[in-house]
Amino acid sequence: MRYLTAGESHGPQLTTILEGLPAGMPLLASDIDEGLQRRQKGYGRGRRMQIEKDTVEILSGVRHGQTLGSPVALVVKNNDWKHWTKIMGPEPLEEGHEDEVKRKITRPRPGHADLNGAIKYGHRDMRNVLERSSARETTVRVAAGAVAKKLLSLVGVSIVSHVVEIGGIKANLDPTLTIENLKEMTELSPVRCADTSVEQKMMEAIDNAKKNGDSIGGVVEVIASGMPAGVGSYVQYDRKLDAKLAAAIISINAFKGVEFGIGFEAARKPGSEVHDEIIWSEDEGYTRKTNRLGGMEGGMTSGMPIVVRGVMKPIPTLYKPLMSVDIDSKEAFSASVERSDSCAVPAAAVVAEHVVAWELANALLEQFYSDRFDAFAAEIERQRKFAREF
Ligand code: EPS
Repeated sequence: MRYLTAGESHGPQLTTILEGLPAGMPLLASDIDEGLQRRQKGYGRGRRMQIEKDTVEILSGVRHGQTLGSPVALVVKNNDWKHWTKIMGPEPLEEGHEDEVKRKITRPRPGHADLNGAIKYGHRDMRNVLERSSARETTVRVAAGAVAKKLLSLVGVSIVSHVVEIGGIKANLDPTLTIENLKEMTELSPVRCADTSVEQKMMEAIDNAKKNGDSIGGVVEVIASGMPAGVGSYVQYDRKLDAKLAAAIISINAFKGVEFGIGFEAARKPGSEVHDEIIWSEDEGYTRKTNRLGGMEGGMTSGMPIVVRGVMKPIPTLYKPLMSVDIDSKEAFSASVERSDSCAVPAAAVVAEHVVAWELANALLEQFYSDRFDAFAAEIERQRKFAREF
């Protein structure tokens, strides 16, 4: 299964085409809209989210609520486009009026794609870079991931995301919380955090950042339960599922690091406190006493919940900008200021959930028969039984 996305932040729409879904899988636009709406929320979001009401149009590959096996084209229209038709339109600008409408950007924001992208493509107007490098693109990554989430839910895989840290304020999580608990609690939390005792402090940190013209980052966690054991591979580097999950997380705008289970703590502990002892019972088959490795061993699923965390740096657009250089005059100037979020960590948790869902669904489709949904689901069930009795 694969997908591509297209679209500029202030262009007419965002588009994605998904290929490789099994035929006969139930799929409704509302399955996708739920994810899109969750991505729009979160304390610390900027004004753009008040303009947009992201909803999907399914333009191909689905008939009467079921996938056909043909490519699925999804579109999310940008409401803001109506304010940008001249600036972002595909037609050439009227001669002599170019500068009136261009909103040209020549002062790159430190930490953003602006300067490197401009050097790469030779753009003297860095709007040509930022329009595509904007995190607006994650809208359709969530749309693609929502389709994957639907597939996963139909074969007994449940997935949730939550915020575990914002601006240095850490959640202290009750380890007995289930995925269902986390789903409910995070939906009620303005910062998508399941520890209500730190929620307020996180919001204060966001308020302070905003007041100071600054931005803050954080850490998000995704948990997926119900994956059968032995999905992924140990035989080649590019088939390892943990490597694919890590790449998916790092590919989200502003993400700088990934951990599984106890993550970097593993470097500081002896092996006896890192590896998870194996147990067997008739009901559950092979499980582990603990889940310090976060459900991944040897590039494959262990059958334990997959626990993956990603670290998001503060968004590089600062209302009190850092120093930069104007690429026309080469003089020192403060960087350009674009409308932005002071903290997008809660929204990024939703994005992380969806990109992880995509990789997990893809791994299942790669490993099991995948042309017909009913046969695919039956094969996964057979594999679960096989692993239990093995
Ligand atoms: C975003 C849309 C963007 C930004 C933000 C995320 O819209 P606009 O540029 O019109 O405000 O709000 O992206 C960034 C801050 C960034 O640096 O990429 C969205 O839909 O999530």
